[in-house]
Amino acid sequence: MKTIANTNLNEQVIRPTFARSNLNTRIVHLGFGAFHRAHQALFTNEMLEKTNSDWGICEVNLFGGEDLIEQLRAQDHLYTVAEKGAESTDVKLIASVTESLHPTLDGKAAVLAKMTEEQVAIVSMTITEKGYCADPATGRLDKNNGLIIADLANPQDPSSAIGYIVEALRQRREKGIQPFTVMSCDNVQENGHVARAAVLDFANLVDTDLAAWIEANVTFPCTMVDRIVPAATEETLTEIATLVGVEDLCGIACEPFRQWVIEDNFVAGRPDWNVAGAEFVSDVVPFEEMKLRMLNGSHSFLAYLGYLGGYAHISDTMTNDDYRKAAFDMMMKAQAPTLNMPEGTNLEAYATLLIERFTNPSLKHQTWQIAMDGSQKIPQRMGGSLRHHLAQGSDFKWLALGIAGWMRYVAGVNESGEAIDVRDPMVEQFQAIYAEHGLNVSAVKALLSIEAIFGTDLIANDTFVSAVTDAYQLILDQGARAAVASL
Ligand code: NAI
Ligand code: CS2
Repeated sequence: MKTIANTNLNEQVIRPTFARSNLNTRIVHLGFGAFHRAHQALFTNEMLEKTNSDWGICEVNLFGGEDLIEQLRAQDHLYTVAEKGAESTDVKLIASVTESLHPTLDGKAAVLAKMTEEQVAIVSMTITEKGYCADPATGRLDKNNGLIIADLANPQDPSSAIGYIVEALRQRREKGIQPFTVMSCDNVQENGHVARAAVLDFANLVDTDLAAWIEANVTFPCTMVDRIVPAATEETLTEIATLVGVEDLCGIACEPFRQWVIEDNFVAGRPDWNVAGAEFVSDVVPFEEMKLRMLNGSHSFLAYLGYLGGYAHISDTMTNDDYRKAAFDMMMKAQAPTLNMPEGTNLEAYATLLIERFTNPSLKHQTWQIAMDGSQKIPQRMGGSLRHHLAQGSDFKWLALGIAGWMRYVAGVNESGEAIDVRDPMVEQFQAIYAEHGLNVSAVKALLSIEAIFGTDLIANDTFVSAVTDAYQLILDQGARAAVASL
């Protein structure tokens, strides 16, 4: 059978020339999803091309994605990334992956054994916001999370990413092996701090000496990661097969833009990802905040109000001038004023570039995909800015409409009365609220009472409650498109 590993690929595929046989698995990555393939694995590939170093990656999926891991093995851990600009596409062969594991295919012990190998220096993660099992409002470990309850009852047989990390560190400590760095690459505000808090909270419940050892010896650098990488579709896979010259079921399409800002705080060495365009800095938090509020905040706004307005993709929303202007204003009027950036940062240029990226017609980024897991996303994308405006007495109407859009979306029925497939770890709570209130403005207060999302302060703030209530009523009365136009 022709595969990417044994075929002469089309001329246009950009191939690395470094010797794969020199690579060693020094990074274990949890979360072989769409994003990692087009971001950290690609940065690593380009770093290897320039440095002749040996940093190879072992890919692990802890939840789902068995088929992808099997497929990756079938193609000798090689795959391609198609960087799709508005006018042209670059296709790159990625060769930085050395091996792969899945607990369902290989057993949990095999994953833990890999994480415990002496040369493994970094465990990185793209496990989605919910993978941290943290309370979205506090950023601390959620002890009521089902996975955490099970892992705490049986810590040597973990299921959650946090459980795996703590158990692997326990085994390393017991064997006298130096620890690894834990590097989150998820869209989580202060992702390294959240990972650290979850790991330490968990370890403290298992063994306080182990927790103290982790606290003293393990680092959790924060990172700001950016590249729009929609989930693969039949269409993108067909396009990639044509561009590459052979089927590549691990292939992924994304935008040309990419950014990676990393806190330079590693306990066992790190690759020189800077030679591939990453930036190492001492404090990532302002960059993370900028990206989460300006890019992701407006993405979520467009996802909820776009989906309700009948737009399937982000680029479709950008064809409507009201949405385009609302997204830009959301960035510049609702989010930018809340940021505290290093001197010289040009937020207007950043917002202009974001609108251009959202407009890229070659990317089919579904509003439904971005709308997923809103309970985990809303607090960090909109919560901080809201509190800023409420304290300052400044205008936050874009944020109020964004939250009202999310509330209307989780009702689970669109503006034509058709069902919406709402995916969220808290979906049952939303269903219970709507079962009681129906599509009625009284649902607003019930949703605002969910402490894990809104804390306890927002529901007590009359200015905020009435702004969201009015925005919700407007969506009910006139629909999402008119509500966006009203801004
Ligand atoms: P995906 O759906 O392709 O992959 C999700 C990955 O998370 C899978 O590998 C899955 O095994 C893992 N996962 C899911 N639930 C988990 C859990 N409870 N514990 C451990 N692992 C779990 O999604 P994609 O696009 O790879 O995005 C993943 C994350 O990467 C996002 O949630 C976001 O935080 C971050 N990201 C994504 C970007 C994108 O444009 N796709 C860009 C920037 C960041
Ligand atoms: C999106 C992000 O799915 C989402 O919630 O907002 O994945 C977004 O595409 C990336 O953060 C871009 O870097």
